[in-house]
Amino acid sequence: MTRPSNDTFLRALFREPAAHIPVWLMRQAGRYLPEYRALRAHAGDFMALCKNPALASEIALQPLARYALDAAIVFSDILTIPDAMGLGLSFVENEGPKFEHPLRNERQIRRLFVPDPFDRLRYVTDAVSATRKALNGAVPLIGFAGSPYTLACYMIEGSRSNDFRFVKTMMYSRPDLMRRILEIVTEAVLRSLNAQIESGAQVVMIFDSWGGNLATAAFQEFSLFYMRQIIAGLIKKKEGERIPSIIFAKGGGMWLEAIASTGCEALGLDWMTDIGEARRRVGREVALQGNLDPGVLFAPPENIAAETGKVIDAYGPDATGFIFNLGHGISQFTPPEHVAALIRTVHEHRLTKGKNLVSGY
Ligand code: 1CP
Repeated sequence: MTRPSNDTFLRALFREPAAHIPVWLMRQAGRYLPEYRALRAHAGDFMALCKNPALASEIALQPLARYALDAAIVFSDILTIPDAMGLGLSFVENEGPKFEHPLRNERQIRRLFVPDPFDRLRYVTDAVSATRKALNGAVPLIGFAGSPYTLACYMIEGSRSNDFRFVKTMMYSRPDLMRRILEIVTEAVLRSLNAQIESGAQVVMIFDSWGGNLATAAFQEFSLFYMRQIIAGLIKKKEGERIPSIIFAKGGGMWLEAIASTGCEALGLDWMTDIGEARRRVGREVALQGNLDPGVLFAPPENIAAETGKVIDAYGPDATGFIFNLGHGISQFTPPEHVAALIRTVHEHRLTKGKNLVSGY
């Protein structure tokens, strides 16, 4: 298999020089786009979209029709895995995800099983292959999953949480049960990511959205330990092309060295982390993806251009190993025309043909 015609994203992930700085946005397909809202209204709800591979692939391509994005991401959700484990997922309008059977007792935990990604999660692998086909080699396709810890947070709390009371109660009073959940979810995530690679994903990303709520030692023990196992178990090459992996740990700015040591190709950075400093710390080991505050997109286009320029400048004059993104998902209240200003600024940025990062930044 040859590389996509626009391979700037893959080049940046491998820290090879690229023609321009690649850019894509977390949640680039979604509620801020009127064409997404129209399809969702037609399908009924969000999960109906995820479960229909033709619609999922159409939605994944919607932002690419509007903007010159350098990557596509599969349209799905991290919570499909716990749903396939029997927790009963639903999305309540304006309230977010809810599980009918959150994990609250030992009996439920003992009964947990690893779902077969080609059976109970067939709609995900079908969405991957349909999207890859629809892309027709234009840009690389990203497959993804939540980190075991982040999935466990939703599985134990049953919805989003401000204090993670149930998670922390279990972690500090019955760490054996917490570890049991994490082991099973780790296997489920690994199998799902490998199934997505088998189905056509060219890059995989792990979202550790809630690892940042842990103390440093607990992050190592309850989040990083499991992400390390996943990175080690991923399919590394498919049809002659290497499959890079990205870890995004929101609130993980203190732990960049530890996260880079998992062997992933890139780290996603939230907007609280200074990207220049991150590069000095781990730029010899990994590529960096990030990290504009998504709130910048509420400002007028000139201000967006200025703030975007600041992130690029902070990374440094030689942009090797840099993928522009937001520091977290795009807000549903973002005016779509503001995104165009961001993409234009990134692509028009003049690259200094400097030293290759690998040979001695
Ligand atoms: O139409 C709707 O109301 C659904 C909104 C929506 C969308 C568009 C949800 C519900 N999920 C998604 C898609 C999604 N989620 C994608 C693919 C689309 C793309 O990126 O273009 C991805 C990669 C995710 C990942 C995801 N889901 C994360 C990790 C990233 C992050 O934001 O931290 C998390 C935590 C979720 C859970 C989830 N699913 C949906 C919502 C609103 C949430 C967040 C719940 C919360 O705030 O705790």
